[in-house]
Amino acid sequence: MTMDLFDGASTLEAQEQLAPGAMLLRGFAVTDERELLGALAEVIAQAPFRHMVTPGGFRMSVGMSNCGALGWITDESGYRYGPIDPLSGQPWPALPEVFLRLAAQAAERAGFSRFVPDACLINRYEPGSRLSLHQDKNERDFGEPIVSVSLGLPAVFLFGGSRRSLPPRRIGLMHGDVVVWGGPARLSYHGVLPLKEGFHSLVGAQRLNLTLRKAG
Ligand code: MD6
Ligand code: FE
Repeated sequence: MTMDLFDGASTLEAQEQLAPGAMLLRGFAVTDERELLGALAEVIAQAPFRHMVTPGGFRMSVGMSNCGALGWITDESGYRYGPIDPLSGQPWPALPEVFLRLAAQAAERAGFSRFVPDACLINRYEPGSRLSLHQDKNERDFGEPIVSVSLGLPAVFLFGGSRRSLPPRRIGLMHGDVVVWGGPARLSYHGVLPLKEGFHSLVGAQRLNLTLRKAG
């Protein structure tokens, strides 16, 4: 009984609107954590993490991979989505059912119905890894949201405005937190501060982030 009351209260408190169109769902992915991590391990066995290079020639500190019909890549010639993993020459691994289900449920909760992603960028942060302020703008349709799932070590997420010059908010993202991001927030600048050392009992000394998108 007590647990039911507690769960109800924590669910109410667990949703926070970061900005119009951007919703933080605290702990939304926790009940799926093992299924998510199992599916993720299978994806990474086929398409390992790699450090991509920016068009400016910098090696990214975040290790990246993808699953889904399209994957996000960066190299000397630019940022884009493509169907083939350049490392293997094969299509990216399929989007696991649990990713699709979680993405649709989280999007629905945030007010975006029938979200069907075709791309999932997988980011691996090790201590010191960071992601500088950027906009996600390589997708075809900015009417579709992005669903971002955090697993493992906590990180400080920077959430800014529609121009780089606006000072960003700092938001602590923890294991199981989901951010849904669309509508008027879709082109907000955002980034991740350097990851601190630590150890997570299921994920180890790293943070994994899934961003599910409708890219094509
Ligand atoms: C990360 N996330 O949290 C990086 N992009 O590791 C992103 O770059 C991101 O969380 C678009 C929408 C949500 C995100
Ligand atoms: Fe992003």
